[in-house]
Amino acid sequence: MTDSTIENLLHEERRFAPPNSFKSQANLNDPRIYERGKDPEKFWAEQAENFEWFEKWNQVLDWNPPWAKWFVGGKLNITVNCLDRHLKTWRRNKAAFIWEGEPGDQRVLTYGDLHREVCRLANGLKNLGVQKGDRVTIYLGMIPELPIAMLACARIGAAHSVVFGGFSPDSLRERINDSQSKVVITADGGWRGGKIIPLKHNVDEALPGCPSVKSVVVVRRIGHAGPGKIKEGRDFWWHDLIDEVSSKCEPEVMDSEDLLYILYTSGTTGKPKGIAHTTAGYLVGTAMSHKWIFDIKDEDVYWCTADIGWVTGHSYIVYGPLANGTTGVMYEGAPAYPEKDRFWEMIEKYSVSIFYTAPTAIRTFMRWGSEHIEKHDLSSLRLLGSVGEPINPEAWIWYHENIGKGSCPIVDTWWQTETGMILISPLPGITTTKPGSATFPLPGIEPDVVDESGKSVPLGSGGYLVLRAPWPSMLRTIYGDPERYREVYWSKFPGLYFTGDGCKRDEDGYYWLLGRVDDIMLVAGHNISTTEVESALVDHHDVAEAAVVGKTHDVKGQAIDAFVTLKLSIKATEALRQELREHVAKKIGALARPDEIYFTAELPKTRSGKIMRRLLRDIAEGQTLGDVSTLADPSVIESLKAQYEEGGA
Ligand code: 7RM
Repeated sequence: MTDSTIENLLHEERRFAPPNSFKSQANLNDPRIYERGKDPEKFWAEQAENFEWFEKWNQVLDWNPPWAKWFVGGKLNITVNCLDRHLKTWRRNKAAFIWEGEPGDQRVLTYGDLHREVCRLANGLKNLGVQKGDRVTIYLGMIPELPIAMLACARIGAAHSVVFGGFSPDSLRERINDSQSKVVITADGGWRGGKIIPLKHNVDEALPGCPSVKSVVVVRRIGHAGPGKIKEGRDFWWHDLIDEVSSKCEPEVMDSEDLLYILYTSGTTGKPKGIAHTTAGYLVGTAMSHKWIFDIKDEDVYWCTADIGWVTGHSYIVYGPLANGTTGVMYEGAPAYPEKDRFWEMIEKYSVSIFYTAPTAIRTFMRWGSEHIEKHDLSSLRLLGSVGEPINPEAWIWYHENIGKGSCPIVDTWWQTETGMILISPLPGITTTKPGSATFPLPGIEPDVVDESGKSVPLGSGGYLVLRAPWPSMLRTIYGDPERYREVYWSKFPGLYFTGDGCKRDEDGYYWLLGRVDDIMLVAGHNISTTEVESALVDHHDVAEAAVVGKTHDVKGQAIDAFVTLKLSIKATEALRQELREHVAKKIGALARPDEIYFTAELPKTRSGKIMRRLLRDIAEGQTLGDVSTLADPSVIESLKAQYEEGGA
């Protein structure tokens, strides 16, 4: 699908083998693990043995495409595996979460504490009439009550639907109604960038259109400035609800395939999709991948900076880490608050050893400059991770040198809300990494790169990334819409799961993710990936971040427009614009030279930090803008549009 040669991305020729000091200590350092993955059912059944079951499964996989059941007949409760199991060991008094609020307040919850708080809320929810099979919407900021609420639901067999705290009342209402939630759990507010997010106020706005909701549980987070408007009979303070309940709550016996949670993803078209994850396969997949990819040891202090409102937080702040008895850092607020060194200050303060963040954050740190980093001792770090978008080779090297000080392996982890777990990633004690490549599928996972007809393409070429076989933590359906599940994921290539991403495999079999296939451009008959052109731009020393789109062109079919954010100290000039066009031409070829370059202080991003090229395309085509409701900051697109209409910066 992409014709530009793979070498383009590989301008960074350095390879990074695991340092011997890392390899010798690693949880996994024998490549034969990949052989074991070649019999997936046997492999996954072996993994499943590591957990506590009320009753074992009697069939590993029931695959009736596109319907999968894993560990059929098994009975378990995920909270027993995340909590009770650890209480029988010294981990009872080990920190599960070290939490820091944005204003600087702190809480440490041990596994014992977490178990107690989960049981208390579980009993509180039961008193509100929540039963096995019900749904509960959770609309909270990054405070300990968020994982507690999720686990309390799982304890009693209710499915949670976490809605990111940055969503509007309208988006919240749509998600509550789709899931038919009985209860909403929220807070009087949350802190972000020194400001209060009016969570309870938003719930009050949303709820008049939500007949399924019987009660609202409100955490007191802000206190003095909160709305305090408790609606008699409907609203309950969290602390009142759990005041007199028992701190013991028997775990509900759940079937392997019982619904654990729904998490909504907003695609570019249509209403949000309620991605449905079930219990056993999700536990096995997230726990195993977390332990292997992040090389988790009992001594580690692990920090995933995602918000729990996204799947990364579900799988790699809550379920995977807790199943492994990990100590995790959790932070409520913005990375620039009160100063741009907040993350580095926290890494130093808590001796964080494993740090997992997103390319959008890495590029922001690059733009801010290294003085914020140099103020702090980051020597506790031993492993770094990236997730959410392709990481440009330039950003990879920057991360490696400035945060990892040249000695931490980097795991570039590819996955989706739908996949539940990481599917393509280095294993840090085994894999030699290439900056910009997510490297190889995990053992037991069978992706492929195929052409339009679904045929596997040879090494060295690009195509559509698909999965040939089911995996334990895959989505089971779109909640309430099984037909849409089949249509979106399983109809483009019958029998194959379609990821929607473009991908190349190089001659060594390394996977290079190329962005969403909808974004791929067709210039003079050649497919060019946005990721490649963006990486060429970010490769220039003055560029912090770039987004490129194709726009209709009489002769070439499509021409490339680039939107570029410069490093803070750099001035936008006509000369620089020409230099950047030539830089791309030199790196990739004349074909990829952008027709136009627009300088902008910000790029439009989704609330989870992914660049939204669709809106830039609308601007480049001079069209009216499509749906902007998923934008994190709508003013960004307004100013870009104004700039475009004036004929460039
Ligand atoms: C975990 C998450 C999924 C989409 C996916 C890709 C992109 C995520 C990477 C990546 C290249 C990566 N879930 N994506 N990780 N692209 N390299 N390491 O982000 O559902 O919100 O998004 O994100 O396009 O399809 S998600």
